[in-house]
Amino acid sequence: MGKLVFASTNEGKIKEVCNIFSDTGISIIPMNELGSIPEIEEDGLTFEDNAFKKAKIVFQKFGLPTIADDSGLSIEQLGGRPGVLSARYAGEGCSYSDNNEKVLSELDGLPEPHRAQFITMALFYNGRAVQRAVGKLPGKIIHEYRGTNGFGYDPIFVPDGYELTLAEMTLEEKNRISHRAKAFNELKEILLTTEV
Ligand code: ITT
Repeated sequence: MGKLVFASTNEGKIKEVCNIFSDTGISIIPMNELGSIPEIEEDGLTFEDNAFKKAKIVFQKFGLPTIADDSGLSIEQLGGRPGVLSARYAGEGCSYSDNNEKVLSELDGLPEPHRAQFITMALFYNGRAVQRAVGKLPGKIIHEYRGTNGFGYDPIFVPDGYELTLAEMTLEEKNRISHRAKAFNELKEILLTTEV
């Protein structure tokens, strides 16, 4: 398997996943480098539904083995929200900072710590086989923006056992512990050791 198409347009994810596969002979091709795909509506009820939908549409378009990532933040005191709605929590076309503001305003007045976890479903599809792996990163949400690395909710998320937010870590540090790294490292092992 020389190359995998990555069914994502999220620059933050693309950097992280390219770095995770950089120690293999597999090159990761972001889907936008191959052609344009109309926006994929992520209307599934689960991370797995959405990851499969992205991988299938992109596989059907380019006919190449494809990986996808569906991920999000689940906050205990918000009943698991934003969850599968993480990308557009503050509404269609919202920015990362709109989402962070919405989360922080919903947590306002609730007792700390605000327990939360990031979840990633990493999925592979090649028209015949599906392979999946899940990664989780537990931590807490803080009422302060710290750091400029990463993306999304990284500036307000402190992983368990750390003082830094994910946005204060380098890409390599985040990739040593993150939900996405756990999921894609497991998927990578499956792909390197299984006939798919
Ligand atoms: P693609 O579908 O094109 O991959 P997306 O950003 O729409 O990009 P998702 O539907 O999986 O991806 O939504 C994930 C959202 O969850 C993402 O936009 C962030 O807001 C948040 N998120 C996921 N992983 C994160 C991480 O490692 N750090 C911070 N926020 C993250």
